[in-house]
Amino acid sequence: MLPIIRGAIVGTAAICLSTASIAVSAAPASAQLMPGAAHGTGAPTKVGNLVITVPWVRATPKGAPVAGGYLSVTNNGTEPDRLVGGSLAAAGRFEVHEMTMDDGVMRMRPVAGGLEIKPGQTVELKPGGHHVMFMGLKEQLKAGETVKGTLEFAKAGRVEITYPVRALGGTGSGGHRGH
Ligand SMILES: [Cu+2]
Repeated sequence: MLPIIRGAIVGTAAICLSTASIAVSAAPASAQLMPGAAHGTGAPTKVGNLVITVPWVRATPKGAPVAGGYLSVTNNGTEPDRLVGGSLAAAGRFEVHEMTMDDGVMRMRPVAGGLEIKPGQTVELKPGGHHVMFMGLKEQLKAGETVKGTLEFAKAGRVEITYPVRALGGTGSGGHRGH
């Protein structure tokens, strides 16, 4: 297996370490694609016991290979679930990332085994923290547009998500520019 380091962005100290990437698992042919509750912007999307709110992706500079995605997931069920994969129409690959400090350098790396959402918990993916990363971007993501994708949870299954694209530097800050 060839380790591929991707997503090193000019102008930021954040480096994506993708050698242990969470591959988007091939869904069984029988898997149901659950349509989101709403395809507009802002409306919560439900799948199983999970509610996904305020999804958005950061606008990208022309030619950028990666984009960062953010959202909140609330688990209204009684068992833990995990965000294990997903997709974006405009990207080749999806990873769930966490930020770590390594000798004073902010780095990001895939979350091993997926991101857990405990019963009753709301997990917030936001700039500077956990986020989803869309790799192998095929087109520039421009503020004001929307992009479609999916999220895949270990128990709740797969759900369609529509992400509004927000301007670079529009929301959040710190260590994550260009994502
Ligand atoms: Cu990342």
